[in-house]
Parts: sequence; C-alpha cells; structure tokens
Amino acid sequence: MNKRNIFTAAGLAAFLAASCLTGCKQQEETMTPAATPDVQQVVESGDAYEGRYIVVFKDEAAASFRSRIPAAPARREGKLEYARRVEELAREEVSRLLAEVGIQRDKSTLDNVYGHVFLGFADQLSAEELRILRQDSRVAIVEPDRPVFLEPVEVKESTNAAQSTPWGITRVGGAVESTGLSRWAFVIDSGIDLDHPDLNVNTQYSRSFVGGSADDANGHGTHVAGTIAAKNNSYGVVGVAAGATVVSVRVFGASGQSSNATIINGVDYTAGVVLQGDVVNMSLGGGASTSIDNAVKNLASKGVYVAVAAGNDAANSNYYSPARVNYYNSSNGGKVLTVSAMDSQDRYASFSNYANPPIDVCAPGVSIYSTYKGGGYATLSGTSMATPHIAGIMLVNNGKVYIDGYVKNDPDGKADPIGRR
Ligand SMILES: [Ca+2]
Ligand SMILES: [Ca+2]
Repeated sequence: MNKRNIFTAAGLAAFLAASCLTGCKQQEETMTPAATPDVQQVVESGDAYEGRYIVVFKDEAAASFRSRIPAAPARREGKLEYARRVEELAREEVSRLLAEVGIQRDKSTLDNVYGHVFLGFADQLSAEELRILRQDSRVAIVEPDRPVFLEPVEVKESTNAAQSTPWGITRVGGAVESTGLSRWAFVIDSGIDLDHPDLNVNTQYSRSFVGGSADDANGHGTHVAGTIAAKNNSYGVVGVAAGATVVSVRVFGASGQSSNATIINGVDYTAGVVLQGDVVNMSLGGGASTSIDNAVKNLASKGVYVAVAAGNDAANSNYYSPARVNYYNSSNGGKVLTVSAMDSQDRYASFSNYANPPIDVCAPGVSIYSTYKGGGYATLSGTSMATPHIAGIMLVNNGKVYIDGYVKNDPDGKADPIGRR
C-alpha cells in the first residue's frame, strides 16, 4: 500500500499557519482525519488477546453512577481519596449493570474498571457474554483488547557526569527553572526511577497498573521524565521544565509490553487526580482503538494538556491510537497534541509517523540524551523522545506551544511546525 496515497486521500486541509498552536487548534478541529479502513494491514500492533475485551457503557447508562459520585476536589488535596472513591463506585456499578443482563462478576474481582474517563471495564468474556454485551443497548463500545509495545529505536547507556544541556532542550528554547511549579507532569509509561537524583518524582500520586511499585524497570519512562523536567543542578541533564514535579503512572513492565486495557487504567486514574493545567505525556501507542481515543479525549476534557507520540513505523499516524486523536476543549483549553520527530538538523526522523492531521507539531527525537533507570542516563531515539519536549513546553507555558520553523523532508509533503517554548 502506498503510504502517500493514504495521506493524500485524507485531504490536505489548511494547516497551522499562525505562530501559536493553542490558537490554531480550534480551526484544526474542523478537519476530518483520514478514514481508517483496515488498520491491521498497516499496524503491527499484535493480535488481540483471546477472549479479552474492553467494554464502555453509554453516557446515558452511566447517568445514575455519575449522580452518585462526589464532586471532584478543586485542589490537589483530596484527589487521591476522590479517585479511590470513584473507582469503588464504578466497581459496584459495573458489577450491577452486568448482573442485569445475567453476567456475574463480583465487584472485588473485576479486573479493570474505569469510572473517570467513562464507565467501563475490561475482562475475559465468554462467547455468550460477548454476544449479550454486543446487543446491549446500554453499551457504546465492545472492542478486543490488544497488546501495545514501547519502541525505542536506539539505546545507548552512559554514566553520570557534569551537567550538559541535551541538544533537544536547546532547540525548543532551553530550560526554565520550574521547581515547585503548581502544575505537574503525569508520565503514563514504564514508570519513573522514583529516587533518580536528577528528578523530582511525587511518589504519593505515582501508581502502577502492572503490579509492583511505580518504579521504572525498563528505562523508557525515566527518559521521558528527564526531558520534561530533569533538574538544573551540577550533574546529568536538564529538562524543559527543570525540576518540575513528575508523577509516574506505570502501565508497562520491564519488557515494554502493555495492553490497551492497562493503558486505559492509567489514563482513567490520571483523569481522576489531575488538576486543570497539568500535563500528561503519552509516549506510547498501538493500532487504532476507539476506547483509547475516547479515554484520552475525556482526560484532556478535564482541562489538561496531553502530548502523544506519532509512532515510529514511518507510516500514516491516522492508523494509530492515541496518535490519531484531534481534540481541543474551547471552555478550558484542554487539548491533545500529536508529536512527530526530527534530528538536530531539523530533518524529519526516518522512523517518524506522519500526516496532518493528526500531527500538530514536530520536536527533537533523534539521539536524545536524558535520565534513565537506576539513576543512570541514556541516549534514545523515537517519537517517544520528541513528545516530552512538547509536554515540557506546555508545562512551562500553561499549554501554549510556539512555532520555530518547519521540519525538512516531511514525507507527507506538508512540513510540520517545530515546537518552541
Ligand atoms: Ca541535572
Ligand atoms: Ca506533515
């Protein structure tokens, strides 16, 4: 299949011409993403797990549940308790809604329950249960759960040394001292090295959805966190929002494999504890998934800024979730920006997915030096590394991303704007 033809079919609508992505996002909303006819043909996201499904109830069916959940605290205090209470109520409600159609699931043993971004769950379903739920008028989505993989293109580990400023940080406008900033960055990833001396991790809000602690056994999440917020001190690296608080929402284990159901767990939890103005980084993705897309949109609807990776398959990003999401909330500024990658010469990264929409902005993603697991440092490449540059910019600028030129050799023929703080 000719990738350029796929993109051409999407229609090259007018794209970001102004200097600020925040202002342009609304206009972008009028553009229609490419149709996604045969996702699996393009995306090697792995086969669905046998018999395992994500089920999302319609808003109408969740009305009774919504009426019973407490008001979300407007301050950081009380957010964890609020999130736990909503999770408990969601377990009860999902169990009850399933019992109404003869599906028995005890609230305490339900595997994955969602109550913040939508009311839903993921679990093994028998053929009969699947048939019942697919015909259930209260159900909006029944989708097979699929594996999702982290894909760093290159890993080069190195040791701690006198502080240097990575080229990507310089390219996007340099570091801003952000220690104690009230807005936080949530990193939905493989965890973060919780006691890395070059990071300020809030362990109280950090949480693992793959067992164990929210510590990073892979390295990917710690690398992402460092680009957002490594401290400005005498050693290691410095991030865009230097010293800002980062929170680990761990959805990948050491192997770098996860599933849509587990990622939605992380997105759902994050939606429960974020405050307006917080930033969420999602350097991850798999094949197109409506439940992933909706979860990420509903997270952004809380007034938070979400940066998502375009993906590393040198393919059309309209075939990947959450990369394909286009979302802007005009009432609170919440939005989702999709990020492509470039090298230090402003050239499009050979691996980076493309297509506008959904890509909003390009950022440094080749040979990026940052923090790593075990208190270390490493050089990695990927759109995973570009995304946290934009997350860091949104953190220091309260959502605004400025444009500093356009990337060279963009394979879709429409040069992505390069982000700057
Ligand atoms: Ca440092
Ligand atoms: Ca482009």
